[in-house]
Parts: sequence; structure tokens; C-alpha cells
Amino acid sequence: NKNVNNDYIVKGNDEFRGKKAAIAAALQKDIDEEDTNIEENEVEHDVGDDGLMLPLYPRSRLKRWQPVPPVKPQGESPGEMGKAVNIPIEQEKLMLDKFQENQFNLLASDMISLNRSLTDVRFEKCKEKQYPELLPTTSVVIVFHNEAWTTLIRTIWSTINRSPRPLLKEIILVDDASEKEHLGKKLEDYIKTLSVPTRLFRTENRSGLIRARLLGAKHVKGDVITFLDAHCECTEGWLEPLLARIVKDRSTVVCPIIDVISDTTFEYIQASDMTWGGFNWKLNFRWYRVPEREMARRGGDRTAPLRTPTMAGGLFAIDKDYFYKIGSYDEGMDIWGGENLEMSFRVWQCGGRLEIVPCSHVGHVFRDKSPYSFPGGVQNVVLHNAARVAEVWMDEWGQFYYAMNPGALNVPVGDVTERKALRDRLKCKSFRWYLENIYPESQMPLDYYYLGEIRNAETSNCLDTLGGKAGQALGMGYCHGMGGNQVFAYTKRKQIMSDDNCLDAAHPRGPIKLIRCHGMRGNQEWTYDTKTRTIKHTNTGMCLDKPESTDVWKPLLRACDRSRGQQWLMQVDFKW
Ligand code: LR7
Ligand code: MN
Repeated sequence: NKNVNNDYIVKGNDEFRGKKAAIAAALQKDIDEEDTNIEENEVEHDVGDDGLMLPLYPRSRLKRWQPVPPVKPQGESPGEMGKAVNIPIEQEKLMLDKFQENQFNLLASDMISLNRSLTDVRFEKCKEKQYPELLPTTSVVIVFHNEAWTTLIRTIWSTINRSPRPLLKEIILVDDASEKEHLGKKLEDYIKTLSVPTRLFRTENRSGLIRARLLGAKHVKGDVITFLDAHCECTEGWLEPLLARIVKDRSTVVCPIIDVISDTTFEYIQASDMTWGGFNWKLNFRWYRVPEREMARRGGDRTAPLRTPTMAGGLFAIDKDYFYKIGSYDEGMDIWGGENLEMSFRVWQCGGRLEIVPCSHVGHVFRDKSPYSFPGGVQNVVLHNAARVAEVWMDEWGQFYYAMNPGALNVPVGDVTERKALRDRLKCKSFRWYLENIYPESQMPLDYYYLGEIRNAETSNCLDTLGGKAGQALGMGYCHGMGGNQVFAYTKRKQIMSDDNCLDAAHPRGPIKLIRCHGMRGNQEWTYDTKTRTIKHTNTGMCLDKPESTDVWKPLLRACDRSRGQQWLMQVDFKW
């Protein structure tokens, strides 16, 4: 059965979950559409002392280029200008059948021109920007396993059609042991007809996207490697702003804004420029709203490059020498997942920088599920990869990952000595440095006293989020010792946190809710007394108490009375 359901691989948070994520983000776009036309800012060179690790490109390696004229609409063909394709009702059955194979609407994709036109989604100011006359060349590397024909070929054509020819050295395809007829000889023949040199490499065995990309990277002749997923569409002017950043500082890793190509209609939907990449305690990549701090650093200019704590992983450009200098990828990672956080942490901690360049837009087909198999099992693969990230890069904050996924302790992480040696060799900074300087808004608290379950002395039950989202009430349950919903951090800021959320009480008699942590104390401040074992809510002066009766599993606030029901155990490793 190839249709592995990996729903649980959450790629967004409540508002920003995978595809819906980016769509929500797209809609939210209008909030402050007003462009704050501040002068071309001077944010360009002011990062760290050791940011620049490589010499500038010699002039002889750079190419003169011209912007590419827009791709014209192909008459009445469906989906032109990025519009949605609607399938006639009589073909609905066929559409649903075909959906299964790739987890997107293949029937729609097959109806759309391989050269379809798109609207120019850029800010006006982006169109007026002057990029350097001379830019480095790039090889575009696309890896795939069992990709559909039309999405793959449209990715290739959109790259060819919208990249200044002198800058596009070649396209490198890596077939990761696909089993589809059309990816065999048919593909080999097809790429010979293309106007841009296109080479195809195949992994011997299913390798996963990380090792497949490493194989592709090995053959790159351009100065910059640009990775794309195999179901993307590049838009007008996507490439120049990426290369322009790299030519300035070769230790800059750049991502476009990843717009949404609808998995159901193939509509091209613009994503928000106000989101950046983060991650949660489970080490899922998530989109979050760009904080004011970063907006201010950019002088309010929404066209200026955005420093992002992490990247989604599929679409980015990196100087080739820098790619290797900084440790390419962790070869010990399988199939899918984790490599994006690994590279993000590594780049920041080891002196580079990671940016989203808002003048560059590339569409990507976001799916709800993975269409392909995960040899070894989805859980194992994803837990294994993430554990390697935690082991090598996250120092004590790796604990958050293991606390949330105790199952990961039973999955072998494999040998990480080489990756740790890399970290030493490059003299990379600590995860604390990263949290303090790059991602102070992170869900991972910088300083905390305790991480683990919180057990009631009378009932022996544990606080439990019950998987509740922000806004829902805190619950309790039998202590299961399996982490996850029963893991809380008691922080130096006196918060009781579970991932994104904090225990929050607005009224002395009201429920205790899980609310997005705001870090401003207020209703989220609690004092734990290790002697009396009470958890006292500062604003109300009340104590956290066990639920009223055994059929209501909701803890409450009550006047402090020294009863057993108000005693809470945070035993293991509590450190003031
Ligand atoms: O075993 C495999 N071998 C492969 O060659 C598994 C996958 N692949 C190929 C696959 O055909 C595709 O072209 O690798 C590419 C990425 O796989 P997807 O499309 O299934 O991944 P995704 O889009 O769901 O996931 C995102 O996170 C991944 C984590 O490992 C990768 O970094 C993907 O590149 C990345 N995609 C994006 O960043 C696009 C935006 C999505 C978001 C958020
Ligand atoms: Mn993808």
C-alpha cells in the first residue's frame, strides 16, 4: 500500500497547517497591504563578524543577463494566468481516482499547458528593483520519486521560461528509484529536446530526498545550486533576487516566497510575505507570523529580505562551495523530513544566514498526505531524522523533542559522530546562541526549571492538554509517562508551557485555558513552591487544584488551603 497516511506530520500550526496554512497566510495578506515605501534600506551587510566565509566571485564567473519577458497566456487553455481548473461533474469519478496516485488533482494538472501563464504576483517595488548586472550561474536540481509527468515537466518549463538564459547553467534531475513508466525512457528522450542542458541521474535504490539531492549536487556545474521540488512553478523574476543576495554574500542561503498551487484545482494562490519559518517542540516545521522585531529591522520594507529562523526545505538557492563548506546534508537522514531544520540550524549556528526573499515567488503543490511509501515506516523515518537534528544541533533543547516524542528514544539515531565533528570543526555556535539571537520568539523557552509531567499529589493524575488547541481548557488524565500532551515546561518567566501554549487563567472562577504564550506574565504567571508544592496563579492569588469530581477532568483555581489536591509534583530534575 503506497498511500501512507502521514497526516500527523504537521507542517503548520493551528492557523498555518500545510496547504491550508499557506492559503490562510495568503488571505491574511490583505491585513496590512499598504506598502511602507521606505528608502532602499541598509540592512544588507550588518550581520555577524564571521558571516562572510568565502571570497566574492571573480568577475569572470559572473554573467550579464536580461530580464525575461512574461509567458503569454495560451489562448483558452485551462488554468491560464494561474486560474483554477474546474472538472466537469461527469468526470468527477475519474478525477477522484486519479487523485489517489499523487495526492493531487492529476486530471486538472494534465489539462493545463506545460507552459501555462501566471499572474505577476510581486509587489510593484520588486519590479522596479535593480539587481546587479552580473550574476552567478545556477544549476536547478530537482529530485523526485514517482512524480506525475505534467507536474514535473511544468516545473522544468517554468524554470526554463522564466530564468534569464545566461544564468541558468543547466537542470539536473534526480530520479529516486521511481517505478513509473513515464519516468523511464520517455523522460530521457524528452529532456534531449529541451533548450537548456538537462541531465538525469538515477539513484540505484530508493534513497530519500536528502541523499538524492546530494547525488544531484555532485554534478552541478553552476556556481549556485537551486533546489526545487518536482511540482513547482517559477514565476516572473523569481531567480534574479535570489542570486543577487548570494553574489553579495556567499554564505547567504535564500528561499523564495512559496506560493500555493492548489492540490485540488491547481489555482496559483499567493502566499503571505508576513510569515516565516519556525518549529515546535515536536520538531515540525511551521509557519509563523513575522514578528515586529524583524519588520523593524527591515525598516518596514516588505520587499527587503527577511531573516527566517528556519526554511521549509524544498525551494532554496545556495552557493555551491558554501553548500559543501557548511556540510551539505546529513547523509544519515532517510526519505523525508528533518533536513530542512538541520540545514537551518547549521547555517545560522555556523556563521551563515538564511533568508526569504519576498521579491522571488515560486508556487508549490501543497498536499495533505504523502503519496509515496516510506520504507521502514513513516514514524521511524521521521523520528530518526529529527532525532539526528536534536542530537547534533540542539544541545539541551533536544530534550523538548524527546519529551514530546518519547517514542524517538526507541528509534536508533545512527552514528552522528561525523556531524558533531563538523559542528566542532566549523566552530559553530550553541543552540542557546541561536535561540537568543536568531529566534527569540521560539516556542522553546531559553531558561526553564522543569520539563516533564505535572502530577497531582492526591489523585496521582497528570495535567494533560488532551491535544487541545489554543483557547481550549486544560485537562487531566491518568499519568501515562508517554510525554506528548502531558509534558509541560515551567519556565524562568514563570510560565507553564506546552509547546506553543501556556496555562492561562483570566478569572478566579473561570477555566484554566491553553493560550498562545505571550511572554508578558499577566494571566500566564504561576509560582511553583517546591516546599508546599503549590502552583499559585499570581494575578488571582488562587491555587491550582485537582478537578471538582472524578467525572470532570478539568483542574481548577481555588483559594489556597494546603490540601493534597493543591499539591503538584514536578520531581525529576527540577533545577532552580
Ligand atoms: O524518497 C523520496 N525521494 C524523493 O526524491 C521522497 C521524496 N522525494 C522527492 C519528491 O518527489 C519531491 O520532489 O522530494 C521532493 C520533496 O518531497 P515532497 O514533495 O513529498 O515533500 P513536501 O513538499 O511535503 O515537504 C517539504 O519538506 C520536506 C522535508 O523533508 C522537503 O524539504 C521538501 O522539499 C519540502 N517541500 C517544500 O519546502 C515546499 C513547501 C512545503 C512546505 C511547508
Ligand atoms: Mn513538495
